[in-house]
Amino acid sequence: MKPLIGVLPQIDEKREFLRMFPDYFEAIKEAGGIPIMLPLLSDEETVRKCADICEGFLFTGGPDIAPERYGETPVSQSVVTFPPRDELEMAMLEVVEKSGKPILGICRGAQVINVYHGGTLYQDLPTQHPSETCHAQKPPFDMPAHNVTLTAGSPLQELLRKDELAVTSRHHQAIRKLGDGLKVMAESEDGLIEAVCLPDYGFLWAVQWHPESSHKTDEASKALFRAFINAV
Ligand SMILES: [Mn+2]
Repeated sequence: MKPLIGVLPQIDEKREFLRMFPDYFEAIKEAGGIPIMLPLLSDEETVRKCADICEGFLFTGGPDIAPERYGETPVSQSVVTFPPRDELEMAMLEVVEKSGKPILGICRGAQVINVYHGGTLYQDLPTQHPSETCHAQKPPFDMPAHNVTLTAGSPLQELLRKDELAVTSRHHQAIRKLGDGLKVMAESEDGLIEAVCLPDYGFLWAVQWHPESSHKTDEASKALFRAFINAV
């Protein structure tokens, strides 16, 4: 039986419509799972029921996490938040992590997992971590934007059996202080943490890049989704 994967909901820029980039659903389907978008409701009963029904969870990309969640205030107008997603995702992580069910975080998903574990973020890379490396690529979004070095012995390095990986990159924030218990699986050329895992957990992986954008053409992106669904 194909596993049911709960996908955390996205919302449009005007905050009027829930939405989902089809790439997330297609990548899950291709890897052997059935994706379902969860409601943007964070009351305890709803979160528990959703956590109960689904067998794996994908934390998607989206707006910035409110800096107050990691003890800061916004550094500039470049920080655009949507607190109802923070509320839902923190509540969902708390319930799901107790269940031990597999979790994959992508982009914002990686950031929210880091903040949930007590880490902090660069709020605005161009001003707080200026570099020559392109983290805000222009279309086409399925093409690599920069390289990452995979940490020797990390589950991601063991999966892909290579030391360097060319990845997509569409983020203006990134992990700054690593959350408690998380381990680095990949770092960009300019020293940003681009992938993490929680070693004392069955499968909790998170990447800063967008494997869903390149899953049709890139073997490493396919392998990442397959590893997630296989863990489920
Ligand atoms: Mn990047």
